[in-house]
Amino acid sequence: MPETPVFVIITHWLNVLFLLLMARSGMEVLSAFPKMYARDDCTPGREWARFSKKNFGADSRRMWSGENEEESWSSVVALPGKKNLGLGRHWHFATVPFWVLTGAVYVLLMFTSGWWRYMVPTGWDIFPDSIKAVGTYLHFQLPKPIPGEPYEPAQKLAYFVVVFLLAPFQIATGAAMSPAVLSRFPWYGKLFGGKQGARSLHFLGLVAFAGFVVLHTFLVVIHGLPKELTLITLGSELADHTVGLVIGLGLIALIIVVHAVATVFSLRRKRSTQHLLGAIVHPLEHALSRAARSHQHQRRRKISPYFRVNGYPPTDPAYDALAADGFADYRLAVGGLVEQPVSLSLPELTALGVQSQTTDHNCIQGWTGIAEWSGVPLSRVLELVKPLPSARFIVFYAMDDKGLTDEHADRYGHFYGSLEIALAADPQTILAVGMNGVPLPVEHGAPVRLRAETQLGFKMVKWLRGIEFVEDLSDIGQGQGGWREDFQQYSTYAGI
Ligand SMILES: Nc1nc2c(c(=O)[nH]1)N[C@H]1C(S)=C(S)[C@@H](COP(=O)(O)O)O[C@H]1N2
Ligand SMILES: [Mo]
Repeated sequence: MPETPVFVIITHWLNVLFLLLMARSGMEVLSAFPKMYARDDCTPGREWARFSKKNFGADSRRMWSGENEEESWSSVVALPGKKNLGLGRHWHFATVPFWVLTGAVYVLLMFTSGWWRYMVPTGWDIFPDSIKAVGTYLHFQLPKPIPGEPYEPAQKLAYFVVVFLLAPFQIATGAAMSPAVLSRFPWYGKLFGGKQGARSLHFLGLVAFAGFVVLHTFLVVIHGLPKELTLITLGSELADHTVGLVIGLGLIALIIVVHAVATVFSLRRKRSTQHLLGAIVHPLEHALSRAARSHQHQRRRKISPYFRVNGYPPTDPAYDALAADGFADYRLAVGGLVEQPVSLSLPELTALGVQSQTTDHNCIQGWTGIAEWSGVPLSRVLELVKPLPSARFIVFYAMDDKGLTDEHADRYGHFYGSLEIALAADPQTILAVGMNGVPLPVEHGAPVRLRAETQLGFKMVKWLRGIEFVEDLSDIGQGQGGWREDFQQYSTYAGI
């Protein structure tokens, strides 16, 4: 029987480490929106799978917010667990490049070394032979390896399917969920039934991977754990399996320790984790996003029948008073590092020129919605106030005090967000005053909200109170550029 090459041994164990990181961080991402929809236009309540006891329907008369759908899952299944979507996404995206690199090296060496012959079936008889092998297992016997090869037929077929079909499928469906990919290549998303279809398929891929791992581990035990661990650590079938067994169990213990350390560190040092993993992910995201221009355009007939809300409206009486007379007394203050600070009433703002855009909204949690937004291009406001050369960021302050509207006791302060000043030039960055042909409804940010279509949803501050041009974000809030970045460790880079 051929010896297991060193590259197979190394990539196998790296794969165990990375796949487990991706599966657990993927569970964290799932926990933030624990439901599956077949299509983008499915309304709440029409999910084909729901991993939550809470049920929010499109026809609920009580207001609910997308954040209410989040579940807190144990750190045993999710990385890091306990409602930490921001960190879960960081772990997921930071692991992807390493996992893909491991896979690329593995496939390359497989073909240059000739090992592919044991992995890639070259005749149709693999199917009847695999069925026979499965039958043998069902008779509580072990099928024989293919003559001259390391694996029996069902094993070879299963490995082939996982390496050459399932892994690429997860990469393809993962890319199809990315709003950055969808905004550049909308046709690609359609191949998978849109974002929600891709999300469902990606989840089914995870289930398939989990099924494989369970079966694979079970069969390794059946075939004899000491013998199999010797093969996958030392390469050959030695008479004495003690060393292989010890190394194999040692590697498994090491992987568990790495996971435990990653989990505990993430939960105790949230800010450091956000920054460390961000340093891996952000350059890759920047590079990928430069590949083509992000532009959102949807047909009006695609407008979502139901558009989720995220964040509860301001609770203070001053806001209610403003809303009571149609925001006639509303003023939007624009100042900071500008030549000409202004305070604009709604008519003064809309006099700058209103445009409409029908776009996809992507909440970081995973839900999406299409609406037509109308508003004033932010670039018009810049022409009016004339930012000073030192201004590098635009900060958007909201009227909702999250200490009052959010269910978490440890999160406080008014919601805010920021954009790099260059993003103001994007033609789809607008101060929206209307949604689907009517004035902006209260729950979607009345009277004025930001729509920056090249960004994730959390950047688009609702219930705007004021706008400030600044040089530096570090002394605003907790210094991370926004309320969700401050308190939920969302990525400081939210380009799509
Ligand atoms: N002021 C304020 N703006 C906010 C939020 C918020 O909680 N408060 N939530 C953000 C998030 S996470 C999303 S996804 C979008 C949701 O917009 P919608 O409620 O119109 O769907 O608003 C963003 N803007
Ligand atoms: Mo969001």
